[in-house]
Amino acid sequence: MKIGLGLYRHMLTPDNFRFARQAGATHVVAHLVDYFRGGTHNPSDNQPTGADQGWGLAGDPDQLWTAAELKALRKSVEDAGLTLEAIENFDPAHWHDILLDGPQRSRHIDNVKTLLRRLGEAEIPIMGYNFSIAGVAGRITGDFARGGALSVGMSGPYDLPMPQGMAWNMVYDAKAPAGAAEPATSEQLWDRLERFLGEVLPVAERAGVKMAAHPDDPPMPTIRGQPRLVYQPQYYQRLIDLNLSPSNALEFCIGSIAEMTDGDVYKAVDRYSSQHRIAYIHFRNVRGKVPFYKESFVDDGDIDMLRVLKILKRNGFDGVLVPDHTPQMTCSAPWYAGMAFATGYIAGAMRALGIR
Ligand SMILES: [Mn+2]
Repeated sequence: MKIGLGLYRHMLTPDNFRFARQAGATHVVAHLVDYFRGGTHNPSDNQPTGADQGWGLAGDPDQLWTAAELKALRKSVEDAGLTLEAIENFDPAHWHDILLDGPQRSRHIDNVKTLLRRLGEAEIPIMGYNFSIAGVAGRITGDFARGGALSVGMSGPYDLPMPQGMAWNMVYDAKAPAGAAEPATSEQLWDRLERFLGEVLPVAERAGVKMAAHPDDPPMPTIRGQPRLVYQPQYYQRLIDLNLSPSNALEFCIGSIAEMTDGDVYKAVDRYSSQHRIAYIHFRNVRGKVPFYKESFVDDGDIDMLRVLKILKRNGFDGVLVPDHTPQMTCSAPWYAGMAFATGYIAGAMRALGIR
């Protein structure tokens, strides 16, 4: 197993790659979507939470990430002595009508195919995605973590209707008419995912890229009145069984799985790691379950993280773990301190278990 660090778009700099290396990471997971674009309600020095209006504005619908841009990113990561393991998340501007089954769907399928080919060309082996209409919405920020550290959580269901022109908690059409987007049904959403996977996975396979699905964050049956897919651990099996392509893989978020009301996080780790479907892992801890959970420091939540590592080791998981999110530590660099604490913990835990 390997330690990675996830970096948001505005953090993809040589200094931050050096920070990752110094914190014990050997791999980087890069976010290319600028979640914070045009959003003043969303401080960019922490994970995005946004408010009722979402994280920020989606990107340029006509500007896909280029192969040259992806290759330059890989080189810059490698120049710092690291490996670029994955790109995390599509831009809603490039694929919203796949999620919404809208009029631009076929163009958006072509966008995803093009992006997968370009990842292959740049030799980036994993594309993380989150097949979600409402996205990561409905969370609140507060001094929930140890010592009053600023953290993120949920304080009840969030079903304020999603406005038109919004998908995946970002605004892709600021001029959309007022009013709520029509809610999909759960079966429609599963059908959209199945058709999507059927169309793009053959391209992913040929490009040598794994498509890695994140579960719902937060894992509620609905958010903003829109259905969710993987909001209980067993629904990951349904996703895997939809398509037998070896490129049909998981971005396994241990925190989100522990927030789910059904099942047991250790059984879920065992079940999916023993099927060798996990592309990479979001290794974070949490207290409580939806709709009242709070994200915690990695050593301070409900999950016995060493037990998780032991299961992963036993099942031969050899991929990358990234801290995903951490509470903000009170100092002049709250995000960095939180991440360095998490990577240090993971490194120590791995050493104790003879993982590296
Ligand atoms: Mn996650």
